[in-house]
Amino acid sequence: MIDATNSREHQLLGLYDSPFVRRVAVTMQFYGIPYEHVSLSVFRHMDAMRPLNPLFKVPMLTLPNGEKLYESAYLLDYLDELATERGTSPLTPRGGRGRRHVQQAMALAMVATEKAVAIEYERKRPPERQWPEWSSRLRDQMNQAFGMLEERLSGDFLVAGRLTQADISTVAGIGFVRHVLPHEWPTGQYPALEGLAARLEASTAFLAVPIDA
Ligand SMILES: N[C@@H](CCC(=O)N[C@@H](CS)C(=O)NCC(=O)O)C(=O)O
Repeated sequence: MIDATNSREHQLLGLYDSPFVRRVAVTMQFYGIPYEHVSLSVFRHMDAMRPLNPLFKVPMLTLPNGEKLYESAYLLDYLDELATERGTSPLTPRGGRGRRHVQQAMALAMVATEKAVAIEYERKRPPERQWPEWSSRLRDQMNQAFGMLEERLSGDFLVAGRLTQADISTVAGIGFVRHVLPHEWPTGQYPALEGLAARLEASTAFLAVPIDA
């Protein structure tokens, strides 16, 4: 049983331009879990971040009891548990085949997202130290993962005909590419994913956490 009796709010650290932070924030909005957003960049606000999170890795979620959680997948697992205890159906089923299917679609979303973030990091290196072949490999992996998600999307949602974490994580990843690496998004190549992104980005939970910089 999660101890959420403390009256302090949850605190979410990290900018919404991180797709990992944003998928957690959207999930908290969807579940109606209030939180304080600590909007600090791991690169530009290191001095302010150091006392909060010397790992300089986001998202980090501080629970009402002061406990700190790292790694977005574990944050989402915690939030699912909290939602379940409060009587809300979790975005990732707690067991069975449904859980596996959602998790595997999330795995594809994370490959696409991690490769997109890696492309951005490669771009941050001094021009003479950039490795075009590596960026090309990352781009191919990102597109392979988005392509596999596109194939899985036949209706309104990726799994089981209802909104799951697979949809939220996928759309958070697409949002990152389109906002931070717009030249990397192959417009028109993934029509089903573009439709999913349009629908979810127009939802209350996504509108509440616009990508910042
Ligand atoms: N697997 C991690 C990835 C988190 C991640 O890479 N966050 C980036 C921001 S998008 C970060 O903290 N980068 C700084 C760093 O890795 O030093 C998660 O899902 O939480």
